[in-house]
Amino acid sequence: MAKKTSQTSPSDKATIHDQKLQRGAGGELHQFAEDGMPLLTTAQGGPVSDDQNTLRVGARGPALIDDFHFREKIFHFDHERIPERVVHARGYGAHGYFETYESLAAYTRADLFQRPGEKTPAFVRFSTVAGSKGSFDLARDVRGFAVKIYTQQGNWDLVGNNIPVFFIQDAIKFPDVIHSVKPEPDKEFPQAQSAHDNFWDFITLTPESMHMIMWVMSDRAIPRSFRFMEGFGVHTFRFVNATDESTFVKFHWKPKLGLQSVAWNEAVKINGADPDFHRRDLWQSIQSGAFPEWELCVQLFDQDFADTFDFDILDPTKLIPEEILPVKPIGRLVLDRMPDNFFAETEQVAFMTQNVPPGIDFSNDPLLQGRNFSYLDTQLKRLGGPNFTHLPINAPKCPFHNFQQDGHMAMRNPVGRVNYQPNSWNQGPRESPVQGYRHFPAEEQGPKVRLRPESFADHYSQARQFYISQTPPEQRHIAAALIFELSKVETPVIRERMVSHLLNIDETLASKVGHALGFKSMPKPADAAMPTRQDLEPSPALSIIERGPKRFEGRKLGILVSDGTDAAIFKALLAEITEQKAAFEVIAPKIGGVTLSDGNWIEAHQMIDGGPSVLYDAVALLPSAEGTGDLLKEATARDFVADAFVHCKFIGYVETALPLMQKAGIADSLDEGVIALGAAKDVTTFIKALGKLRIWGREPSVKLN
Ligand code: HDE
Repeated sequence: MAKKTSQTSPSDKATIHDQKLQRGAGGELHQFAEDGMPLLTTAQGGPVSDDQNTLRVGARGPALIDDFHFREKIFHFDHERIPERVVHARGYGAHGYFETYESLAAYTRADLFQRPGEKTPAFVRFSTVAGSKGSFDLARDVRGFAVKIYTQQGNWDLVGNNIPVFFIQDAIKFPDVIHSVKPEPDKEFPQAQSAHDNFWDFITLTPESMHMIMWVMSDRAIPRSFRFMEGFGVHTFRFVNATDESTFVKFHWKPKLGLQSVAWNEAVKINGADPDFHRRDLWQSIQSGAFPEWELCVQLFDQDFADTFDFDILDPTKLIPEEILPVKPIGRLVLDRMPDNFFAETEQVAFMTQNVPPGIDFSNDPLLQGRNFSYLDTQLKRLGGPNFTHLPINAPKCPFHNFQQDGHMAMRNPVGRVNYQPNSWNQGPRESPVQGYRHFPAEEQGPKVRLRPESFADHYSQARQFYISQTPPEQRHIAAALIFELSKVETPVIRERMVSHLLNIDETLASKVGHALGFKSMPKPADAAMPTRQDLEPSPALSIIERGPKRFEGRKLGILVSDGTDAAIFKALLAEITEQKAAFEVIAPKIGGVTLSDGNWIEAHQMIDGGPSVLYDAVALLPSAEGTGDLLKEATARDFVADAFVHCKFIGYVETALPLMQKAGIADSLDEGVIALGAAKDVTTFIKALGKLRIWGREPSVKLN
C-alpha cells in the first residue's frame, strides 16, 4: 500500500506510490526511500527500484536493452572525463576573497581598487606545470598561481606563477618548451620531471631560458606548501585611470606566513609518502580555520623608469628587483573555503589572461599577447563548447547581459523576441563608451616583421644576479639540482652545453657542476647573444631563507610517542604548539593510540610506517624507555629520526629516546638543533628555536647534497 506523509497534496496521491513525499521550500516534491534517505532517481528524475542488479531474463539470463537505468548510469560514467589541461593539469583550488587596502583611483579605474575595506569574491587554483593530473605534488617544477576575482565589472583573472620570469620570450616557443619537458613522445616517460635529455636539450639551445632555469633549479621549485609561496603576474601590465592615464604595473602575491621550501632529498621521499602533500596541506589548513593569506603588492612605474631600467620591461625573462623598485601592498587575498566539488569547480574553472576589468590593460610583452589568444582557445577544447562561462565557477558574479545564444549546453539564452542590436524595439543591452572597457590608446606603428628586439638580448646578467642573491645553502641547492638533473641526461654534449652556459653565469658554480659530472676539462663559455654581462648588485629579496618567517606558525610538528610517554612534556608541547598557531600530528607504533604516563589515552594520527618525518617541519621524540625498545626494531622509526636530522630539522628529544637516536646514527653529532626536553621549560626553548625552521649549518656535515 502507498505510504504518504501529511505534506502530500491530493494530486500527488494519485500519481506516486510506495514512497514518502515532502514538499521543499520552493514547492518541489522531495521523495524519500523507506529508510528516510533521499530516493535514488535517474538523471531524468525517475525513481529507481534496484541499483544492484541489471535487468535480465531470469537470474542467469542475458541483459535486456529495456534497462534504461543501467544504460543511463553506464553512459554517464563513460563520459565522466574531460581532457586534462595541456599544462598545469594537476591543480588544487580554494575560494576566498580579495580585500582592498586603499583607493587606487589615481592609477586605475578598476572598480575593485576604489573603496578601502571592500571585499570581492575570489577563487584560486595552484598547480604544477609538467605533470599529468594524477602526478605527485613535490615534482621539481614551476607552480601555477591562478587567481580569479569576481569584480563588479566582470572577472579579473591574474594567471600567474610562483616564479616571476619565464623560460621563453615569445609565445611561439611555448609548444616547444612544453613538448620538451613533457614525457618523451616515443616512451611516454619520464612523468613530471625535467631531468631528461629532451628538456635540457631545448633549454641549452635556448639561452633566454637561463634566468628561469636558475629559479627552477632553486628551492622555489620544491615549495613546502602552496601557503608558503609567492605568486607573480610575471608580465608588465598597465593600470589605466579614469582620465585614461596609464601606469605600468607588475603584480606580486606575498604569503603572510613567509616563504619556505623543502630539501630535494625530502621532496623525493614526500612524493612516496604522500603524493598529495600540497593539496592535503591546503585542505587541512582551510578546514581547521587557519586561512592562508597573501598580500597583493604592485611595482608601479612610468615610461621614464622603463627607459632608464637596464632591461626591457616587455621581456618576460626579466624582473625588476624590489631593491630598485619597492613593492607597494594594495590588498590581501584570503582563502577560507574549499570547493564543494573538485570537478565542478577546480577542474572546470577556466582562467583566461584576457579577462581584465576596465582599468587593467596589457603591455606589448609578446608572451602575454600570445597567452591572450591561447587561454580562450584551450577552454573550448577542454570544456567542450562556448558556454563554459555558464558554469557557476566561471560565471561573473555581477549582472551580465549580451545576445550570445545557443551552442552546446546553453543554460542562459536571451529572453524574448530580440536577440540582436541595433533593433527597433528599444530592447536589450547597450554598449557604453563611458562605462565600457576602453583599451589604452597606445600609439603603435612599424614594419610587419618577425624580429626579436635587441633589448631582449642579455640572457645572463639577471641569471647571475639571482644566483649571487642566494644564501650559501641556497647556492648549494642550486648546484646540487643542476648536478642531479644533468646526471639524468644521457647525451654528454647536452651536459657540456649546459655547463658552457653556467660559465656565463658563475664560474665557481660551473666548475662545481662540471667537476661533479666528471668532466675531464671544462667546455668553452657559450656564445652569448650579448657578449658583455652586467655585474648587477645582489637582490636579497630573491632569497627564500633571507625572507624566512622566523616563526613556526602554520607549520607542523611530528610527535613520536609510545605507551608510557611523559604526559607533562607531551602536554606542554601541545600547549606551546597551539599557542604558536602551528599544527601537530601524533605518530605512534600503532594507529590505535597510546596511554601516557599519567594513564590518559591519546589518539594517534599516524602509525610510524605512515608518518615519516618528511611530512613534518620539526619532530619531537618522546617514546618511553620501553617504547624506545620496541621502536628500535622498526626500520621506519630509525628512518624517522635519521631523515629528520639529515633534512636539517629541529629535533626535541627525551632521554629515553637516546637509543633510537644512536641507532639512527645521530647521537654523536648533536648540534644546537637537537634539543633535550628534560622539563617543561625546555619545551619553551625548543618551540622558540623552531622559528628558524631548519639548521642549514648542519647540511655540509650530513652531506644532504
Ligand atoms: Fe599558461 N596556459 N601559457 N602560463 N598557465 C595554461 O590554459 C600558455 C604562461 C599558467 O589553474 C593553459 O586553462 C601559453 C606563463 C597557469 O587553470 C593554456 C603561454 C604563465 C595556468 C596556457 C603560457 C602561465 C596556465 C592550459 C606562453 C605565468 C593554469 C590550460 C605564451 C605568468 C591555470 C588552461 C589553471 C594554463 C597557455 C605561459 C601560467 C594552454 C601559450 C608565462 C597558472 O592556455
